[in-house]
Amino acid sequence: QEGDAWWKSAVVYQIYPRSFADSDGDGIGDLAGITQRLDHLADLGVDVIWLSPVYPSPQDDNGYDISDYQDIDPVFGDLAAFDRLVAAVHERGMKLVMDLVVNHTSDEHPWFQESRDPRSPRRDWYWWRPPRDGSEPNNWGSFFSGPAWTHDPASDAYYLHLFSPKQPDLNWEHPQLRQAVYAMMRWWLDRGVDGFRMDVVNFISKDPALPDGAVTGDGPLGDGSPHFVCGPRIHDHLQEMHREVFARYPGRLLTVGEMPGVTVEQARLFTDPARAEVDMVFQFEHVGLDHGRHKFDLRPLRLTDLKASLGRWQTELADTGWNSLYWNNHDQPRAVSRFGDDSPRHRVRSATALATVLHLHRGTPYIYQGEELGMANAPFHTIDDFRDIETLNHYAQSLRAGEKPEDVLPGLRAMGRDNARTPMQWDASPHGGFTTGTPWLPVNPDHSEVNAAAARANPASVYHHYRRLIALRHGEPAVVHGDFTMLLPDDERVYAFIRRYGGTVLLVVANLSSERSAVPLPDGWQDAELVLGNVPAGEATDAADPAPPGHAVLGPWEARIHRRT
Ligand code: TEU
Repeated sequence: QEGDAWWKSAVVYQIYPRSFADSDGDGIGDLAGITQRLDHLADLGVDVIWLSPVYPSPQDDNGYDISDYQDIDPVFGDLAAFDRLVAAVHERGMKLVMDLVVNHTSDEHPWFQESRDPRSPRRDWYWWRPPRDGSEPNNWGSFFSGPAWTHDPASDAYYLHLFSPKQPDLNWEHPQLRQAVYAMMRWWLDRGVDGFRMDVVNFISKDPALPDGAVTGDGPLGDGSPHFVCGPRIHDHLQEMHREVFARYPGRLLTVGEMPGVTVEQARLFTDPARAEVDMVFQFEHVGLDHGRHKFDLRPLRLTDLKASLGRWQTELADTGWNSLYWNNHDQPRAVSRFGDDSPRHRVRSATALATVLHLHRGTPYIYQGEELGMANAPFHTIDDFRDIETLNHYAQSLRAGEKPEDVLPGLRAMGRDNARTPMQWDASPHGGFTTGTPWLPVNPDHSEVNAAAARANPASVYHHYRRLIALRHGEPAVVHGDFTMLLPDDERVYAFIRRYGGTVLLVVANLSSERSAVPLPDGWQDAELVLGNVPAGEATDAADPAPPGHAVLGPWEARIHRRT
């Protein structure tokens, strides 16, 4: 529809700067490295780059612990390098969105250091509470293991941190704090930034009483999430942020709120344009289906559950609001390993099948660096191979609770965030062309085959399939504006759905299994136009078995997009 927001037809590419491209040989990616590699993204056809944090940080949580909101960490470069990157992105007709982390700062941020003095006007910019019976003020656990409180002897008080002790939570009840955040946001937008991805932004409003949560597992820690996930004033804060910041840059920005635990009912409120809050949210239902007691407790994923979840989000946000679409990011394992089959035989085919399914949904797709190459989880042998605080803390806590390393490591290998953080694989040279030095985290040994140079040279590569999907989104209005109807909800192998817009109907069928599957086709689709498939011509897979009447036989991980007008 005319006048529809520009980001409805956009594709976003997430860069994790630490692991994207290192220009100065220190083994850590940097801004200049990104600038040198922009043509990889422009050729892919992406519209927006989301940059994970590059602000000054002690790097306790790889930059999601910020000690200065208005500068660049020297390991990544400086503000001049940042301005050069923004200019180069804009020259190519792309936009740049920054990662906004304002649920918490680093404990090394001057605001927090001042706040440690009870007499400081900034004391209440954070959540300080006196001891309760000589220990933590409530029973909340942290996402990174252990209590969500740390005692500060300087004032004999505890401060709240939903994540690491080096990530104290900001108190959004405080109006001056909120205004300081808005001023900082405008400062970046005035510098040419085109929007924000907002880190755990649905956690910023807490129940000020900070009540205990239900005790989980074998205690004593409790689940505080009912008291901070989509808390009591979250809509007030986001509507105020919209008035004070976003509304001043009309028609230009993309805003996406990362919202662990958000329900689709709440997402309708957050993304309803009439409510002027955010454009879209990252929800976590589909990336929680294979979690048991916790994310490292593996549970088999059923395709019917995945279809039910993604289908519900399509249905519930059909008339109001908007979906973001993602398989992975810097917190999730690699999509082809988790949802596909990263064996040499099926890696490319399953990666392109997953891409086809996701990119033909209604919403804005997000590509995580390396996903367009079909990069897979990396081999992690012992705990010493991991770097991520979430993983290391979980391992230590598990061993303290009496679990054996060999029982804990499989979950870390499958779900650890370091899987997504191994360096981008540019070519088959040592360290994958990521650095001339020693990478901060080893490059996946499969970079000899899995790399951008090989992908760009191979028309049948994952890279070129993503490029074709993006071109289809930019050229076929039904992809952006079409409605969505899930088919075969009970089929454990095939993901199929219909998109309709005006006189155009698209049918997507994908065999998300490693076995040949017969797919019942709706009437009249037998000889429909094949718009895009992931099986190169000449490799037709159903020639061997004539398909039963009214069916198509799809090979392992075969995906097709048909069109009728
Ligand atoms: O992640 C928020 C979050 O919910 C993560 O704890 C995520 O659920 C988990 O890693 C996956 O199981 C954001 C950032 O994306 C993450 O990198 C940060 O560590 C976290 O917030 C704190 O800033």
